[in-house]
Amino acid sequence: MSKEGKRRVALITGITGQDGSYLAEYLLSLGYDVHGIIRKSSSFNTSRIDHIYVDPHTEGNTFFLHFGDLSDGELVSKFIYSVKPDEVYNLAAQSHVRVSFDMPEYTGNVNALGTARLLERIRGSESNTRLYQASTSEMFGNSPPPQDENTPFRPRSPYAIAKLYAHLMSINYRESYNMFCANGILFNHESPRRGETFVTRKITMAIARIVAKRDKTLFLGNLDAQRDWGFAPEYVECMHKMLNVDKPDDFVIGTGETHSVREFLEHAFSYMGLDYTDFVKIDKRYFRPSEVESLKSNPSKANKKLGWKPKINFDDLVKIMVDSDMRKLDLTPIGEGDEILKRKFPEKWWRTD
Ligand code: NAP
Ligand code: F7E
Repeated sequence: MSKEGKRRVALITGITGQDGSYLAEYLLSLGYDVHGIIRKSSSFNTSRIDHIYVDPHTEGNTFFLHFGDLSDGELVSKFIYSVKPDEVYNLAAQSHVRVSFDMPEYTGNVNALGTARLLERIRGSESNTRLYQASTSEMFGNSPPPQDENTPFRPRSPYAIAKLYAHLMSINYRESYNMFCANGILFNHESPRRGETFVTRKITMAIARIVAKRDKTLFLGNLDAQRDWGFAPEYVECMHKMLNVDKPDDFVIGTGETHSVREFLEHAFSYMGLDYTDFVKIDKRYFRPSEVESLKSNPSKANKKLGWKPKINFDDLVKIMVDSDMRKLDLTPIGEGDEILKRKFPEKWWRTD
């Protein structure tokens, strides 16, 4: 509720994605009216939000979906003017780094210009709408770890370059027009809802398929890359925190730990009593033309100013994701991941899968 006793209204772009779905659940649990933009697709693309969908005819419904696309400025205007959001969370993106090398122009149109379209429409609406921009650790590129808010940006992909444009535009609108624009520089965050072509999920799904005897081999690219992997539900809480402080700012969000893809493999396969070297083969097609070798956050500013500290560490995350993918194939999970969730989040606001 606002100070005037009105329900707060949020607009989420990218609501069908991993983060969008968790954020929608979180904001609904806080009593927001939540509006989400979804893309027209010839097949269903709402599986992550089906469990919170409510028939629009239902009295008291607080969850609304609208067809749209960040490449369409007219539609972006329509949403800003008709929904009149208090908070906009800009999560929509072509979010796959490897794919951005194949689709650089499209990636720029959505990730960079899509943000410019939103910023410009919010400015035009002369409202007090606050904007969260989904920035990324990929913008640090080959700046050596640990990375914090003062680390120079040296992006290494069309994805990261487009995101850096959006990040700087958000700062520019904050400085030029006094708009409330906050950038969350989030390091990798994963979950049972992670897209199936990102490396963690690709690994945990492959393990379940191997256990089910549906697959024998997992093809991967660079196993030496290091990432700071956290748990997505904890990260979306930060997005909300960033829009609910007195002053807009930029924050690095991560665990402060780093691990290689190889370590993820070792932990995930050994959790199921398997040796990854029996199943993994290297396929050059999964290497990137230029790689980000090592990411490790220094989240001190978020710890201090947002009071944020992650509860889920690398080992927990691996177990949560493997358990979930086992269940998705109707296999019996080891269950340590489920126990971790119960212990660390006795009152969690999201559905587990
Ligand atoms: P995701 O699962 O790939 O979701 C991306 C969302 O954007 C989906 O809802 C997708 O719709 C939508 N989208 C794509 N192109 C669009 C367009 N042209 N117009 C409107 N919507 C479009 O990504 P995520 O992991 O949730 O990440 C959320 C945001 O945070 C992204 O901007 C990502 O770049 C950024 N980020 C992610 C991480 C991470 O580790 N997850 C870290 C830092 C930053 P469909 O479902 O129809 O494809
Ligand atoms: O790759 C290596 C790959 O695609 C992680 C996005 O959410 O996080 C994500 O980007 C690492 C890379 O994530 C495979 O080369 C090896 O070094 O899971 P990923 P990402 O590129 O770090 C950032 C923060 C974002 O903002 C992005 O939106 O794993 N790797 N073999 C592989 N990666 C993939 N995808 N597939 C492989 O077979």
